[in-house]
Amino acid sequence: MTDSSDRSFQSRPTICPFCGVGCGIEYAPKSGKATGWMAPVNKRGEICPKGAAAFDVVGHEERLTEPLVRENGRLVTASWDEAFARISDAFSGIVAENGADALAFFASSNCTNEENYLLQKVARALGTNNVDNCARLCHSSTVAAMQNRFGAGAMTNTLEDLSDADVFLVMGANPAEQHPIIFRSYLLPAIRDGTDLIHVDPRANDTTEAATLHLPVRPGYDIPLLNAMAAVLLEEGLVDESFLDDRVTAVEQFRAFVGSVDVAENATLAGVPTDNLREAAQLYGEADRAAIFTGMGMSQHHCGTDNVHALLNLALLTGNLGKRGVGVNPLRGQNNVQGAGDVGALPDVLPGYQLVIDDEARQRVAEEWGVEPPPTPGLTEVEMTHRFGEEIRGAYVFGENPVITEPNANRVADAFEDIEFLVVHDIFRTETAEYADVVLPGSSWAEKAGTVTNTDRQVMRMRPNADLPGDARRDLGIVRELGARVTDLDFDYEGPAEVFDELTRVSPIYAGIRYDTIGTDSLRWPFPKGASSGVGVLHADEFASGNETAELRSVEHVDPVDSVADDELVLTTGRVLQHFNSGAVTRRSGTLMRMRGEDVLQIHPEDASDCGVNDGELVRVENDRGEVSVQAEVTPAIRQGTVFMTFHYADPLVNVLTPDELDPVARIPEYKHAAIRVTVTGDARR
Ligand SMILES: Nc1nc2c(c(=O)[nH]1)N[C@H]1C(S)=C(S)[C@@H](COP(=O)(O)OP(=O)(O)OC[C@H]3O[C@@H](n4cnc5c(=O)[nH]c(N)nc54)[C@H](O)[C@@H]3O)O[C@H]1N2
Ligand SMILES: Nc1nc2c(c(=O)[nH]1)N[C@H]1C(S)=C(S)[C@@H](COP(=O)(O)OP(=O)(O)OC[C@H]3O[C@@H](n4cnc5c(=O)[nH]c(N)nc54)[C@H](O)[C@@H]3O)O[C@H]1N2
Ligand code: SF4
Ligand SMILES: [Mo]
Repeated sequence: MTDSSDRSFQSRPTICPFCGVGCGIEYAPKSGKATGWMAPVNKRGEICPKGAAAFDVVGHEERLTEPLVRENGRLVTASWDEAFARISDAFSGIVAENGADALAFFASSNCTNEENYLLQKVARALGTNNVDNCARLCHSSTVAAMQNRFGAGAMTNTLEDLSDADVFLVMGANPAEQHPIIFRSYLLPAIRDGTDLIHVDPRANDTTEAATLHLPVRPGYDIPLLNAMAAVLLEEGLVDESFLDDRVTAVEQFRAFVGSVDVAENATLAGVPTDNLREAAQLYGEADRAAIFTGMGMSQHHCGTDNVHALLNLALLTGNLGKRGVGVNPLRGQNNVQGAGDVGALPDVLPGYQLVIDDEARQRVAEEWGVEPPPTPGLTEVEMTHRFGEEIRGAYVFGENPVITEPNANRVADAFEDIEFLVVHDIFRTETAEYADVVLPGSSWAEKAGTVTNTDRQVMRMRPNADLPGDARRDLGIVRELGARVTDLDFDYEGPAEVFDELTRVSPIYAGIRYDTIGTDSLRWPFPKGASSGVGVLHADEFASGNETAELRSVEHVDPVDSVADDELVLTTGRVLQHFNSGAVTRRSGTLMRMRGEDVLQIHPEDASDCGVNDGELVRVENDRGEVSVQAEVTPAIRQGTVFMTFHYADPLVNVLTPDELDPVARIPEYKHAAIRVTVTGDARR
């Protein structure tokens, strides 16, 4: 329906631009805000406060409306032709001098499958696999462990079937605030019906309120906790012997490994009472069906992959895989972080997770593209930044704000100073855009069409609800033009349907899905050719790896990067309901800023008293990497010895404090553990 009072808006069913839940929203002419429609995930049209405020970006006075180029050190407006000419001159110069691997492409989990597919095609047609997206900073470790053991990195189950569970084990995730509609519409009804929730998180938050049992684990000590839970399961005969016989290998090695685990000792190391740990294992092990949810508290450590390996053991031991209401379920981040990986915006895989080192896979892609992707894996997101000004001389940053979101932000700022040529393609002049040589004004969620893939693998369609501001262009058109200017391919696509069609020919997991047939419904991958619906529960008779069995893995605890001195506390970071990631969008939303304007440092009353800090006082938080000043919130919600801040603000910029050591397998940084000192500054903040 078109709103006749304001021709720049149309109400068309589309998908919320924020989290990976993927709620359906559209323009509501009466309120001028977003409203939910009866969509595949939010079946009753329910949405959260961020979704409701999503239209705040449309017509926002700070939107980029013209290309900008750097002249005498300043960004000035330019024509599209001038902006693209500068990019093609700079990129071709760099490729001629240093080869295509001197370029880096940051793709966007906030953007569509088609846009990301084309961006990785541009990179690979130029001759580099240096393309990544912020899934790297997010669930790359989860995906690595699950891919390695089960053959697929995605949620094993669907939102729909998970309500059959008798127990939810939520590890290092806060779905009540980060995946609100999943929590409210799928988890809470089950909890009200008697499903027990076990919450493992150093901080009590909205999720904890619904929990039967809360284990306030010490940040970075999930492996001892999980190994001790495995020991209790074996000790108390709570394992599924027939599942172990039929579907699991390395059982005897694992029994021997766990035999040496001292449950009480591990509980002490993990900072939780032994009885509670035992009770958690009993609840999980005795349940008929138990489902695990895993989040950033697990994945964002320099041992993130090992953390998830230790977690997968619990599901294998108890046979909680391959049926309704069980499994291991990473709740994905942005509305299209699942899709950005699916379509190949990753340095080691082509569309559909086909390895770049696989000669046949590259050949198949080459047949469609007319050019073969390079055979060596590229660099990951943080690795690319660390090489700015060295091997990497030019970068294209699409819909990301790494100056705020990458760890050890002072080092990141130096890297962005050092890079020779930077393109930022965004909707706002972000902190990252301030370093750019060319800034391209793109389209917001409300101004574009295409598909996104949500956390439980549902491919859904977005449709424009508003006109573009000024001279801004659709993201797909911008990436298409980039491809035409900098590669030898024609990039002559009419629109998202044509790009999606090509994607389904190149990516085995999307084969069989047709853009037109998605309609206002969703189609779930994997989608077997000729089938009428996608596969819901994975790993039922065999694992996605093609094997009937998966192995138990003996995982040793790894100490966090920072050692913590007596006068230091542990900083862990994360999110709140009202803001989103770097805050580029939500800090500009009047509605959301009224709900939560500033960041705070959550600190336990005992620690506050040791540091002489009163509630509401301004404190300095510092370590060798940097310092921030922030208001203290004295609260017993956070475990003693740990403090918590979000990363949603440019000031305080928490990432100046976080270490940038990377997980050896997934290359994810340690965002959830930094040693810091807290002192009172005595100043008022503003
Ligand atoms: N409102 C809102 N929703 C979002 C986002 C947002 O920014 N705001 N971002 C989206 C994105 S990109 C993502 S990836 C998801 C992330 O969603 P979540 O995984 O829920 O995100 P976080 O808040 O970063 O971390 C979850 C919890 O981990 C806990 N934690 C910290 N350290 C540890 C530890 O060592 N062990 C354990 N077990 N727990 C620990 C934190 O206290 C925190 O409550 O959310 C998505 N949804
Ligand atoms: N300390 C700490 N740091 C963290 C984390 C943490 O838990 N703690 N979490 C990490 C995680 S999980 C993630 S996912 C990353 C997120 O890191 P980023 O991806 O860098 O953060 P976002 O704010 O999501 O960046 C999105 C950018 O895209 C722009 N944008 C939004 N929509 C569109 C669009 O439609 N088109 C275009 N062209 N641009 C658009 C926004 O303006 C914004 O600049 O942060 C990581 N950093
Ligand atoms: S739960 Fe996520 S997808 Fe749904 S309205 Fe809220 S932010 Fe948007
Ligand atoms: Mo994320």
